[in-house]
Order: sequence, then C-alpha cells, then structure tokens
Amino acid sequence: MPGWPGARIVVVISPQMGAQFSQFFAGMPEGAIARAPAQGVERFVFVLEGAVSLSVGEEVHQLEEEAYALTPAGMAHEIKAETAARLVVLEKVFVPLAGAVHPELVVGTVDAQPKRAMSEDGLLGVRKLIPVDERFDCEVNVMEFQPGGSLPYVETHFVEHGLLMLAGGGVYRLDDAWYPVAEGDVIWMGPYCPQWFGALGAAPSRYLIYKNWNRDPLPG
Ligand code: UGY
Ligand code: MN
Repeated sequence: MPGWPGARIVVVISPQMGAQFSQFFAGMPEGAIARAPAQGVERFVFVLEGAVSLSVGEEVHQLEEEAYALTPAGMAHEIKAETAARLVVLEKVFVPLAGAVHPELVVGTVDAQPKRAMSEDGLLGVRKLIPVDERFDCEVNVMEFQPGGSLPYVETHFVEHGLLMLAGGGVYRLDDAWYPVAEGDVIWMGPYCPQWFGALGAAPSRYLIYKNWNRDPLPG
C-alpha cells in the first residue's frame, strides 16, 4: 500500500466491492512510519494493539489501545509505530459542506467519550468518537450492548456502514440472513441494507461503526 512501507495491510472493505470508502487493517512493525493518504482523502485511525505516535507538523500525539484520530483531507501527517501495532483504518473522499470551514484534527480515546443511552431497556449505549458538527461528513461510533441488548428495531437507511466487532458477539441480521458474529469480524452494510443486532453471551458486546453522515444523498 503506498504510504505504508513495512506494514501488513489487509483491505476488508473497498470501492471495488461497491463501498464509497475503504477499511483496512494495518499491522505495523515497531519503527514503521505511514504517510498521509492522497489529497482530498480523510482518514480515521483506531489503535487495536500497541502504540503509535501521530505527528502533524510540530504537534505529536501518542495513541495507545482504543485511542483514535481523524485526519482531515489534505492534512500532512505521519503515523509512527512506537511498538509493534495493529490499527484499523477508514478512508474516504471528503465531501465538503458549502460555506463551511474545513474540519480540524480530532484525537481522542473511546473511554473519554460519554456513553449515551440508545434504548429504553438501558442495554444499549453509544459513544460518538467524532464531534457532533455538520462540518464532518462521517461519524464513527462505538456501540455497546449489555448481554441480551439489541438494536431497538430493524434499520434501513441510505448511509452505509463499515463495522468491526471489538468484543463479545451475537447475531447480525443483514437483509433476510442471520449471521453469528464475534470479535474480529467485519461487516460492510451497503445503502438500504436492512440491519439488526442482538447480543448473546455473558459479557458485553461492542462494535466500532462508521457511517457517511451530515450530507445530502445528492452530490454537490
Ligand atoms: O448508527 C447507526 O445507523 C447504527 N445504529 N447502525 C447499526 O448499528 N447497524
Ligand atoms: Mn445503521
């Protein structure tokens, strides 16, 4: 992969399969350095294992497990593996909002984001990793289900999803098929794919989920 010398890249979601974004795993040996994507492409990086530093000019951020960053399109940066590290990366062509100021760098950790209740039974919560601000054209969230928790209804929407199971497992309904899912599984949900999840097992289930957001479905 250009810009990722020495890294082991596994592309799990891509425009070649019909998605309007890409999602890949990057296994970086200690000391490896990754560069920014092409002009016009924004990048979301989430640390699964190990530690990396993110440098933007003179600014350096240390990212450890469950830390993340969103680098806006056009922002030169370097990601250096301070230890052997495993990342999940999402990239998309940024869709600007007419008249709006370009979004800034976002850096954070999952546990620092408040958990908002998403179901009346109290078994489902969401942590939003990107500021709620229409200048951003995507959302990346962590959904957390207590055992027995589920999405409150079968969803369908024009936005698409890239999902990574972080912990636990359960049953994912996609269209009319039902799949057992567990930690490490990835799902691409295309536009209008009917979707529902129910958590199984004794421990909580968590997934990272991307969606295109804050934009009209018509381009321009
Ligand atoms: O934000 C969402 O659309 C989310 N609730 N979808 C999902 O979990 N499949
Ligand atoms: Mn959804």
